[in-house]
Amino acid sequence: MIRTLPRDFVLGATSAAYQVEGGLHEGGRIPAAWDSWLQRPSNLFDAEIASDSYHRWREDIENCRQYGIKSLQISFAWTRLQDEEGQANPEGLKFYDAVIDACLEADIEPYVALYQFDLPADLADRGGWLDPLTTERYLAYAKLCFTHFGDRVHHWLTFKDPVTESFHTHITGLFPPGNYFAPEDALHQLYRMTVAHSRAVMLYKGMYPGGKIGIAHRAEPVYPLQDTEADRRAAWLDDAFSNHFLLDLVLDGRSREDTQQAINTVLVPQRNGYFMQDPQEASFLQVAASSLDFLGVNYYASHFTTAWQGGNVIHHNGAGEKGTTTYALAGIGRRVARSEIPTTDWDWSIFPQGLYDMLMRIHREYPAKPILITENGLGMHEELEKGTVEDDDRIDYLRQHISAVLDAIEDGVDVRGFFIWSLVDCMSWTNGYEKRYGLFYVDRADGRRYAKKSAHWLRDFSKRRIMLTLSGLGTAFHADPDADATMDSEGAQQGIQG
Ligand code: BGP
Repeated sequence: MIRTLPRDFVLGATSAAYQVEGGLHEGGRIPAAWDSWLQRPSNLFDAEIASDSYHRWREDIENCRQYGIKSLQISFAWTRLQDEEGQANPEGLKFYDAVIDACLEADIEPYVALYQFDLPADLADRGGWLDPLTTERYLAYAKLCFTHFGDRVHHWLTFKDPVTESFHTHITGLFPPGNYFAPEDALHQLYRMTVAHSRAVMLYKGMYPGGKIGIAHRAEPVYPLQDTEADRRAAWLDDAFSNHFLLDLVLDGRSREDTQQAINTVLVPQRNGYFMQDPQEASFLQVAASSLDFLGVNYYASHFTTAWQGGNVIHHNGAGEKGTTTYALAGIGRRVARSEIPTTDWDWSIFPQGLYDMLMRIHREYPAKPILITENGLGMHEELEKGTVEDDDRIDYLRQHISAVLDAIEDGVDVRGFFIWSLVDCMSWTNGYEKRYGLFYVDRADGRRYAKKSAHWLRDFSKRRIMLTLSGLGTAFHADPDADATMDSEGAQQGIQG
Protein backbone atom coordinates (compact mmCIF):
# COMPACT_ATOMS: atom_id res chain seq x y z
CA MET A 1 0.00 0.00 0.00
CA ILE A 2 1.32 3.46 -0.83
CA ARG A 3 1.04 6.02 1.96
CA THR A 4 1.54 9.74 1.60
CA LEU A 5 2.40 12.15 4.39
CA PRO A 6 -0.09 14.99 4.75
CA ARG A 7 1.06 18.40 3.60
CA ASP A 8 2.88 20.27 6.40
CA PHE A 9 3.27 17.05 8.41
CA VAL A 10 6.48 17.48 10.43
CA LEU A 11 9.04 14.70 10.16
CA GLY A 12 11.94 15.11 12.55
CA ALA A 13 14.37 13.50 14.97
CA THR A 14 14.97 13.97 18.65
CA SER A 15 17.41 13.56 21.51
CA ALA A 16 17.77 14.72 25.10
CA ALA A 17 20.53 16.80 26.67
CA TYR A 18 21.70 14.38 29.34
CA GLN A 19 21.65 11.38 27.04
CA VAL A 20 23.87 12.92 24.37
CA GLU A 21 25.86 15.90 25.61
CA GLY A 22 28.58 14.67 27.97
CA GLY A 23 30.82 17.58 29.03
CA LEU A 24 29.46 17.34 32.56
CA HIS A 25 32.24 19.50 34.02
CA GLU A 26 32.28 22.15 31.33
CA GLY A 27 30.62 25.47 30.69
CA GLY A 28 29.80 26.26 34.32
CA ARG A 29 27.28 23.39 34.52
CA ILE A 30 26.06 22.48 38.01
CA PRO A 31 25.68 18.79 39.00
CA ALA A 32 22.52 16.88 38.18
CA ALA A 33 21.15 14.15 40.45
CA TRP A 34 22.01 11.66 37.71
CA ASP A 35 25.76 12.44 37.88
CA SER A 36 26.34 10.76 41.24
CA TRP A 37 23.57 8.19 40.66
CA LEU A 38 25.45 6.79 37.68
CA GLN A 39 28.68 6.67 39.70
CA ARG A 40 27.29 4.01 42.08
CA PRO A 41 29.73 1.08 42.09
CA SER A 42 26.99 -1.28 40.85
CA ASN A 43 26.38 0.85 37.75
CA LEU A 44 28.27 0.05 34.57
CA PHE A 45 28.04 3.31 32.60
CA ASP A 46 28.02 7.06 33.05
CA ALA A 47 27.22 10.21 31.11
CA GLU A 48 30.66 11.86 31.25
CA ILE A 49 31.06 11.67 27.47
CA ALA A 50 27.72 10.21 26.32
CA SER A 51 27.51 10.91 22.56
CA ASP A 52 29.88 13.86 22.99
CA SER A 53 27.27 16.20 21.49
CA TYR A 54 28.49 19.01 23.74
CA HIS A 55 31.47 19.10 21.36
CA ARG A 56 30.02 17.52 18.23
CA TRP A 57 26.68 19.32 17.96
CA ARG A 58 27.74 21.09 14.74
CA GLU A 59 28.25 17.72 13.10
CA ASP A 60 24.83 16.55 14.31
CA ILE A 61 23.13 19.60 12.85
CA GLU A 62 25.04 19.19 9.62
CA ASN A 63 23.85 15.56 9.47
CA CYS A 64 20.28 16.76 9.95
CA ARG A 65 20.72 19.17 7.07
CA GLN A 66 22.22 16.55 4.80
CA TYR A 67 19.68 13.86 5.65
CA GLY A 68 16.54 15.93 5.23
CA ILE A 69 15.73 16.28 8.95
CA LYS A 70 14.03 19.64 8.95
CA SER A 71 12.79 19.60 12.54
CA LEU A 72 15.03 18.79 15.47
CA GLN A 73 13.70 18.28 18.96
CA ILE A 74 16.23 18.66 21.76
CA SER A 75 16.08 19.31 25.46
CA PHE A 76 17.98 22.02 27.28
CA ALA A 77 20.00 21.02 30.33
CA TRP A 78 18.61 23.04 33.20
CA THR A 79 21.96 22.48 34.94
CA ARG A 80 23.78 24.41 32.21
CA LEU A 81 21.48 27.39 32.27
CA GLN A 82 20.86 28.22 35.90
CA ASP A 83 22.95 27.92 39.05
CA GLU A 84 21.84 26.83 42.54
CA GLU A 85 20.78 30.38 43.37
CA GLY A 86 18.61 30.53 40.27
CA GLN A 87 21.03 32.87 38.45
CA ALA A 88 21.45 32.53 34.70
CA ASN A 89 24.73 30.99 33.50
CA PRO A 90 26.03 33.07 30.55
CA GLU A 91 28.15 30.18 29.24
CA GLY A 92 25.11 27.93 29.09
CA LEU A 93 23.09 30.59 27.29
CA LYS A 94 25.92 31.02 24.82
CA PHE A 95 26.11 27.28 24.18
CA TYR A 96 22.42 26.89 23.37
CA ASP A 97 22.42 30.20 21.43
CA ALA A 98 24.98 28.68 19.11
CA VAL A 99 22.98 25.44 18.76
CA ILE A 100 19.71 27.21 18.04
CA ASP A 101 21.29 29.68 15.63
CA ALA A 102 23.00 26.88 13.74
CA CYS A 103 19.67 25.05 13.41
CA LEU A 104 18.02 28.14 12.02
CA GLU A 105 20.88 28.81 9.61
CA ALA A 106 20.52 25.24 8.33
CA ASP A 107 16.76 25.78 7.93
CA ILE A 108 15.96 23.33 10.73
CA GLU A 109 13.08 24.14 13.05
CA PRO A 110 14.12 23.68 16.70
CA TYR A 111 11.64 22.15 19.15
CA VAL A 112 12.88 22.53 22.71
CA ALA A 113 11.95 20.59 25.83
CA LEU A 114 12.74 22.48 29.01
CA TYR A 115 13.22 19.32 30.98
CA GLN A 116 13.84 15.64 30.40
CA PHE A 117 14.72 13.94 33.72
CA ASP A 118 17.95 15.88 34.51
CA LEU A 119 17.08 17.52 37.82
CA PRO A 120 19.76 19.72 39.47
CA ALA A 121 21.36 17.74 42.32
CA ASP A 122 20.74 20.37 45.01
CA LEU A 123 16.99 20.24 44.30
CA ALA A 124 17.00 16.46 44.26
CA ASP A 125 18.71 16.48 47.67
CA ARG A 126 15.81 18.48 49.09
CA GLY A 127 13.22 15.97 47.88
CA GLY A 128 13.07 16.81 44.17
CA TRP A 129 9.61 17.54 42.79
CA LEU A 130 8.02 16.85 46.16
CA ASP A 131 9.66 20.04 47.47
CA PRO A 132 7.88 23.27 46.41
CA LEU A 133 11.23 24.99 45.77
CA THR A 134 11.74 22.78 42.71
CA THR A 135 8.63 24.19 41.06
CA GLU A 136 9.66 27.76 41.85
CA ARG A 137 13.16 27.27 40.46
CA TYR A 138 11.75 25.48 37.41
CA LEU A 139 9.46 28.44 36.69
CA ALA A 140 12.34 30.89 36.99
CA TYR A 141 14.31 28.65 34.62
CA ALA A 142 11.36 28.45 32.21
CA LYS A 143 11.09 32.23 32.25
CA LEU A 144 14.79 32.59 31.53
CA CYS A 145 14.48 30.23 28.54
CA PHE A 146 11.35 31.88 27.15
CA THR A 147 12.87 35.36 27.53
CA HIS A 148 16.24 34.50 26.08
CA PHE A 149 15.34 32.04 23.30
CA GLY A 150 11.67 32.86 22.69
CA ASP A 151 12.42 35.05 19.67
CA ARG A 152 13.95 32.03 17.87
CA VAL A 153 12.31 28.98 19.41
CA HIS A 154 8.60 28.79 18.66
CA HIS A 155 7.81 25.26 19.84
CA TRP A 156 8.33 24.29 23.48
CA LEU A 157 7.68 21.28 25.64
CA THR A 158 7.35 21.90 29.37
CA PHE A 159 8.23 18.29 30.24
CA LYS A 160 9.08 15.08 28.49
CA ASP A 161 7.56 11.97 29.92
CA PRO A 162 6.86 12.88 33.57
CA VAL A 163 5.15 9.54 34.23
CA THR A 164 8.32 7.58 33.51
CA GLU A 165 10.32 9.89 35.74
CA SER A 166 7.85 9.76 38.63
CA PHE A 167 7.44 5.97 38.50
CA HIS A 168 11.13 5.20 38.20
CA THR A 169 11.89 7.65 41.00
CA HIS A 170 9.36 6.26 43.46
CA ILE A 171 8.19 2.82 42.36
CA THR A 172 10.83 0.85 40.46
CA GLY A 173 13.88 2.42 42.11
CA LEU A 174 15.57 2.79 38.71
CA PHE A 175 15.97 6.59 38.77
CA PRO A 176 17.65 8.62 41.51
CA PRO A 177 17.28 8.46 44.47
CA GLY A 178 15.93 4.94 43.86
CA ASN A 179 12.81 4.79 46.01
CA TYR A 180 10.73 1.64 45.91
CA PHE A 181 7.03 0.92 45.79
CA ALA A 182 5.65 4.26 46.93
CA PRO A 183 2.83 4.87 44.42
CA GLU A 184 1.50 7.76 46.48
CA ASP A 185 4.86 9.58 46.14
CA ALA A 186 4.96 8.80 42.43
CA LEU A 187 1.53 10.35 41.95
CA HIS A 188 2.38 13.25 44.18
CA GLN A 189 5.48 14.00 42.09
CA LEU A 190 3.43 13.66 38.92
CA TYR A 191 0.85 16.03 40.29
CA ARG A 192 3.52 18.60 41.23
CA MET A 193 5.00 18.32 37.75
CA THR A 194 1.62 18.89 36.10
CA VAL A 195 1.08 21.98 38.24
CA ALA A 196 4.55 23.25 37.28
CA HIS A 197 3.65 22.48 33.67
CA SER A 198 0.41 24.43 33.92
CA ARG A 199 2.16 27.47 35.34
CA ALA A 200 4.84 27.32 32.64
CA VAL A 201 2.15 27.16 29.95
CA MET A 202 0.41 30.22 31.43
CA LEU A 203 3.71 32.06 31.68
CA TYR A 204 4.62 31.30 28.07
CA LYS A 205 1.22 32.15 26.62
CA GLY A 206 1.38 35.46 28.49
CA MET A 207 4.72 36.23 26.85
CA TYR A 208 4.21 34.75 23.36
CA PRO A 209 0.52 34.29 22.56
CA GLY A 210 1.40 33.08 19.05
CA GLY A 211 4.06 30.55 20.11
CA LYS A 212 3.32 26.86 20.62
CA ILE A 213 3.71 24.97 23.86
CA GLY A 214 2.86 21.41 24.87
CA ILE A 215 3.85 18.51 27.09
CA ALA A 216 4.98 15.02 26.07
CA HIS A 217 3.44 11.98 27.71
CA ARG A 218 4.52 8.40 27.21
CA ALA A 219 1.09 7.33 26.05
CA GLU A 220 1.14 3.55 25.91
CA PRO A 221 -2.07 1.55 26.11
CA VAL A 222 -2.70 -0.94 28.86
CA TYR A 223 -4.87 -3.86 27.72
CA PRO A 224 -6.36 -6.56 29.91
CA LEU A 225 -4.45 -9.73 29.11
CA GLN A 226 -7.58 -11.84 29.12
CA ASP A 227 -11.14 -10.77 28.70
CA THR A 228 -12.03 -11.49 32.31
CA GLU A 229 -13.31 -9.20 35.01
CA ALA A 230 -10.16 -9.63 37.08
CA ASP A 231 -7.85 -8.67 34.18
CA ARG A 232 -10.07 -5.78 33.11
CA ARG A 233 -9.85 -4.44 36.64
CA ALA A 234 -6.07 -4.80 36.74
CA ALA A 235 -5.75 -2.99 33.40
CA TRP A 236 -8.11 -0.26 34.59
CA LEU A 237 -5.92 0.38 37.64
CA ASP A 238 -2.66 0.23 35.69
CA ASP A 239 -4.07 2.54 33.04
CA ALA A 240 -5.27 5.09 35.61
CA PHE A 241 -1.74 5.36 37.00
CA SER A 242 0.08 5.21 33.66
CA ASN A 243 -2.18 7.35 31.50
CA HIS A 244 -5.41 8.77 32.85
CA PHE A 245 -3.99 10.57 35.85
CA LEU A 246 -1.73 12.73 33.70
CA LEU A 247 -3.96 13.03 30.63
CA ASP A 248 -6.93 14.13 32.74
CA LEU A 249 -4.92 16.90 34.36
CA VAL A 250 -3.19 18.26 31.28
CA LEU A 251 -6.01 17.89 28.76
CA ASP A 252 -9.05 18.36 30.95
CA GLY A 253 -7.59 20.35 33.82
CA ARG A 254 -9.09 18.02 36.43
CA SER A 255 -8.94 14.44 37.57
CA ARG A 256 -12.02 12.50 36.44
CA GLU A 257 -14.14 10.56 38.86
CA ASP A 258 -13.32 7.24 37.28
CA THR A 259 -9.61 8.00 37.53
CA GLN A 260 -9.90 9.12 41.14
CA GLN A 261 -11.77 5.97 41.95
CA ALA A 262 -9.05 3.79 40.44
CA ILE A 263 -6.31 5.73 42.22
CA ASN A 264 -8.13 5.56 45.55
CA THR A 265 -8.67 1.84 45.15
CA VAL A 266 -4.92 1.40 45.17
CA LEU A 267 -3.85 4.11 47.58
CA VAL A 268 -6.46 4.00 50.32
CA PRO A 269 -5.56 0.53 51.54
CA GLN A 270 -1.91 1.55 51.48
CA ARG A 271 -1.34 4.74 53.38
CA ASN A 272 -3.06 8.07 53.37
CA GLY A 273 -5.04 7.86 50.18
CA TYR A 274 -5.17 10.39 47.40
CA PHE A 275 -4.07 13.93 48.24
CA MET A 276 -6.52 16.77 47.78
CA GLN A 277 -6.21 19.18 44.92
CA ASP A 278 -5.59 22.78 45.99
CA PRO A 279 -8.27 25.11 44.47
CA GLN A 280 -5.73 27.59 43.10
CA GLU A 281 -3.73 24.81 41.47
CA ALA A 282 -6.94 23.37 40.08
CA SER A 283 -7.60 26.70 38.35
CA PHE A 284 -4.04 26.79 36.91
CA LEU A 285 -4.58 23.33 35.49
CA GLN A 286 -7.87 24.34 33.90
CA VAL A 287 -6.47 27.47 32.29
CA ALA A 288 -3.41 25.61 31.01
CA ALA A 289 -5.51 22.75 29.63
CA SER A 290 -7.56 25.15 27.56
CA SER A 291 -4.55 27.07 26.24
CA LEU A 292 -2.31 24.05 25.58
CA ASP A 293 -1.25 24.05 21.92
CA PHE A 294 -0.48 20.37 21.49
CA LEU A 295 -0.03 17.06 23.22
CA GLY A 296 3.24 15.21 22.65
CA VAL A 297 2.89 11.44 22.48
CA ASN A 298 5.88 9.20 23.12
CA TYR A 299 5.14 5.64 22.10
CA TYR A 300 7.35 2.56 22.18
CA ALA A 301 5.34 -0.41 23.40
CA SER A 302 1.95 -1.58 24.69
CA HIS A 303 1.24 -3.35 27.94
CA PHE A 304 -0.86 -6.39 28.77
CA THR A 305 -1.89 -6.56 32.38
CA THR A 306 -3.27 -9.43 34.36
CA ALA A 307 -4.62 -9.67 37.91
CA TRP A 308 -1.95 -10.17 40.53
CA GLN A 309 -2.45 -11.14 44.15
CA GLY A 310 1.23 -11.15 45.11
CA GLY A 311 3.52 -8.41 46.37
CA ASN A 312 5.70 -5.99 44.43
CA VAL A 313 8.15 -7.78 42.16
CA ILE A 314 10.27 -5.93 39.65
CA HIS A 315 13.13 -7.28 37.61
CA HIS A 316 14.49 -4.74 35.15
CA ASN A 317 16.00 -6.14 31.97
CA GLY A 318 18.74 -3.54 31.57
CA ALA A 319 21.15 -5.76 29.64
CA GLY A 320 18.90 -6.67 26.75
CA GLU A 321 18.51 -10.32 27.78
CA LYS A 322 15.20 -11.23 26.28
CA GLY A 323 12.52 -12.68 28.53
CA THR A 324 13.97 -11.53 31.85
CA THR A 325 11.53 -8.73 32.72
CA THR A 326 9.17 -8.94 35.65
CA TYR A 327 6.82 -6.10 36.50
CA ALA A 328 4.17 -6.80 39.11
CA LEU A 329 2.75 -4.22 41.49
CA ALA A 330 0.84 -5.16 44.61
CA GLY A 331 -2.77 -4.04 44.44
CA ILE A 332 -2.53 -3.16 40.73
CA GLY A 333 -1.51 -6.03 38.46
CA ARG A 334 1.24 -7.80 36.60
CA ARG A 335 2.38 -6.87 33.11
CA VAL A 336 3.20 -9.83 30.92
CA ALA A 337 4.32 -10.43 27.37
CA ARG A 338 1.88 -11.96 24.89
CA SER A 339 3.56 -14.83 23.16
CA GLU A 340 2.28 -13.91 19.67
CA ILE A 341 3.49 -10.29 19.82
CA PRO A 342 7.16 -9.76 18.98
CA THR A 343 9.38 -8.06 21.54
CA THR A 344 12.76 -6.34 21.53
CA ASP A 345 15.72 -7.77 23.44
CA TRP A 346 14.65 -5.46 26.26
CA ASP A 347 11.19 -7.08 26.30
CA TRP A 348 9.30 -4.13 24.82
CA SER A 349 6.38 -5.29 22.69
CA ILE A 350 6.49 -4.26 19.03
CA PHE A 351 2.89 -3.37 18.49
CA PRO A 352 2.09 -0.42 16.19
CA GLN A 353 -1.60 -1.14 16.68
CA GLY A 354 -1.17 0.18 20.22
CA LEU A 355 -0.16 3.58 18.88
CA TYR A 356 -3.25 3.70 16.67
CA ASP A 357 -5.48 2.62 19.56
CA MET A 358 -3.98 5.20 21.90
CA LEU A 359 -4.41 8.04 19.41
CA MET A 360 -8.02 7.04 18.82
CA ARG A 361 -8.65 6.86 22.53
CA ILE A 362 -7.21 10.31 23.25
CA HIS A 363 -9.29 11.62 20.36
CA ARG A 364 -12.49 10.06 21.72
CA GLU A 365 -12.03 10.79 25.40
CA TYR A 366 -10.43 14.21 25.63
CA PRO A 367 -10.99 17.71 24.25
CA ALA A 368 -9.48 18.04 20.78
CA LYS A 369 -5.83 19.13 20.64
CA PRO A 370 -3.27 18.72 17.90
CA ILE A 371 -0.93 15.81 18.61
CA LEU A 372 2.76 15.42 17.84
CA ILE A 373 4.41 12.04 18.11
CA THR A 374 7.35 13.33 20.12
CA GLU A 375 9.22 10.00 20.38
CA ASN A 376 9.10 6.66 18.63
CA GLY A 377 11.95 4.35 17.72
CA LEU A 378 13.55 0.97 18.13
CA GLY A 379 16.37 0.14 20.56
CA MET A 380 18.67 -2.66 19.37
CA HIS A 381 22.09 -4.24 19.89
CA GLU A 382 24.05 -3.04 16.87
CA GLU A 383 27.51 -3.21 15.37
CA LEU A 384 29.17 -1.09 12.79
CA GLU A 385 30.07 -2.99 9.64
CA LYS A 386 31.87 -1.40 6.72
CA GLY A 387 31.05 2.08 7.99
CA THR A 388 27.31 1.59 8.44
CA VAL A 389 24.58 -0.42 10.16
CA GLU A 390 22.00 -2.30 8.09
CA ASP A 391 19.14 -1.56 10.45
CA ASP A 392 16.26 -2.90 8.34
CA ASP A 393 14.34 -3.82 11.48
CA ARG A 394 14.34 -0.17 12.54
CA ILE A 395 13.13 0.93 9.13
CA ASP A 396 10.30 -1.62 9.31
CA TYR A 397 9.44 -0.52 12.82
CA LEU A 398 9.28 3.13 11.81
CA ARG A 399 7.26 2.38 8.68
CA GLN A 400 4.70 0.45 10.67
CA HIS A 401 4.38 3.10 13.35
CA ILE A 402 4.14 5.97 10.89
CA SER A 403 1.54 3.94 9.07
CA ALA A 404 -0.47 3.53 12.29
CA VAL A 405 -0.34 7.32 12.69
CA LEU A 406 -1.57 7.82 9.13
CA ASP A 407 -4.45 5.41 9.85
CA ALA A 408 -5.38 7.48 12.90
CA ILE A 409 -5.24 10.68 10.83
CA GLU A 410 -7.57 9.10 8.28
CA ASP A 411 -9.90 8.23 11.14
CA GLY A 412 -10.05 11.82 12.30
CA VAL A 413 -7.16 12.35 14.73
CA ASP A 414 -5.28 15.62 14.33
CA VAL A 415 -1.65 14.39 14.31
CA ARG A 416 0.76 17.01 13.02
CA GLY A 417 4.17 15.40 13.20
CA PHE A 418 6.47 12.52 14.06
CA PHE A 419 9.90 12.68 15.74
CA ILE A 420 12.19 9.67 15.59
CA TRP A 421 13.97 8.67 18.77
CA SER A 422 16.79 9.21 18.33
CA LEU A 423 19.04 11.29 16.14
CA VAL A 424 22.26 9.66 17.34
CA ASP A 425 22.93 6.60 19.50
CA CYS A 426 22.82 7.81 23.08
CA MET A 427 22.77 6.80 26.71
CA SER A 428 19.67 4.93 27.69
CA TRP A 429 18.89 5.93 31.28
CA THR A 430 18.61 2.45 32.76
CA ASN A 431 20.27 0.40 30.02
CA GLY A 432 23.45 2.25 29.12
CA TYR A 433 24.93 2.34 25.63
CA GLU A 434 24.17 -1.15 24.34
CA LYS A 435 20.61 -0.22 23.50
CA ARG A 436 21.10 1.82 20.34
CA TYR A 437 18.33 3.91 18.87
CA GLY A 438 20.14 6.33 16.57
CA LEU A 439 19.70 7.11 12.91
CA PHE A 440 23.43 7.74 13.27
CA TYR A 441 25.75 5.22 14.86
CA VAL A 442 28.12 6.68 17.44
CA ASP A 443 31.48 4.98 17.83
CA ARG A 444 32.02 5.10 21.58
CA ALA A 445 35.79 4.93 21.15
CA ASP A 446 36.17 8.21 19.29
CA GLY A 447 32.69 9.74 19.07
CA ARG A 448 32.53 9.53 15.27
CA ARG A 449 29.11 9.37 13.64
CA TYR A 450 28.11 6.99 10.82
CA ALA A 451 24.82 7.16 8.95
CA LYS A 452 22.83 3.94 9.37
CA LYS A 453 20.64 2.58 6.59
CA SER A 454 17.66 4.16 8.41
CA ALA A 455 19.21 7.63 7.97
CA HIS A 456 19.37 7.03 4.21
CA TRP A 457 15.79 5.71 4.26
CA LEU A 458 14.68 8.83 6.12
CA ARG A 459 16.43 11.14 3.67
CA ASP A 460 14.56 9.53 0.83
CA PHE A 461 11.26 9.47 2.70
CA SER A 462 11.43 13.10 3.79
CA LYS A 463 12.12 14.08 0.18
CA ARG A 464 9.39 12.05 -1.49
CA ARG A 465 6.98 11.94 1.43
CA ILE A 466 5.53 8.65 0.30
CA MET A 467 6.26 5.11 1.45
CA LEU A 468 5.16 1.56 0.92
CA THR A 469 3.64 -0.12 3.96
CA LEU A 470 1.73 -3.11 5.14
CA SER A 471 -1.96 -2.45 5.44
CA GLY A 472 -4.41 -3.52 8.12
CA LEU A 473 -3.05 -1.61 11.09
CA GLY A 474 -6.32 0.15 11.72
CA THR A 475 -8.29 -2.57 13.47
CA ALA A 476 -8.82 -2.26 17.20
CA PHE A 477 -7.10 -4.76 19.45
CA HIS A 478 -9.31 -6.86 21.71
CA ALA A 479 -8.18 -8.85 24.72
CA ASP A 480 -8.04 -12.49 23.76
CA PRO A 481 -9.89 -14.80 26.15
CA ASP A 482 -7.42 -17.60 25.33
CA ALA A 483 -4.29 -15.47 25.45
CA ASP A 484 -1.29 -17.07 27.02
CA ALA A 485 1.28 -15.11 28.96
CA THR A 486 4.85 -15.81 27.88
CA MET A 487 5.98 -15.63 31.48
CA ASP A 488 4.22 -17.75 34.06
CA SER A 489 3.62 -16.73 37.62
CA GLU A 490 6.78 -18.55 38.73
CA GLY A 491 8.69 -16.27 36.33
CA ALA A 492 7.16 -13.31 38.05
CA GLN A 493 8.52 -14.45 41.40
CA GLN A 494 12.11 -13.71 40.43
CA GLY A 495 14.14 -11.44 42.65
CA ILE A 496 13.96 -7.68 42.80
CA GLN A 497 16.70 -5.77 41.07
CA GLY A 498 17.49 -2.10 41.50
C1 BGP B 1 11.58 7.75 26.85
C2 BGP B 1 12.53 8.81 27.33
C3 BGP B 1 13.73 8.93 26.49
C4 BGP B 1 14.34 7.63 26.02
C5 BGP B 1 13.26 6.64 25.60
C6 BGP B 1 13.76 5.26 25.34
O1 BGP B 1 10.66 7.47 27.83
O2 BGP B 1 11.84 10.03 27.29
O3 BGP B 1 14.62 9.73 27.20
O4 BGP B 1 15.25 7.14 26.90
O5 BGP B 1 12.24 6.55 26.56
O6 BGP B 1 13.85 4.56 26.54
P1 BGP B 1 15.03 3.65 26.95
O7 BGP B 1 16.25 4.48 26.83
O8 BGP B 1 14.74 3.22 28.36
O9 BGP B 1 15.01 2.50 26.02
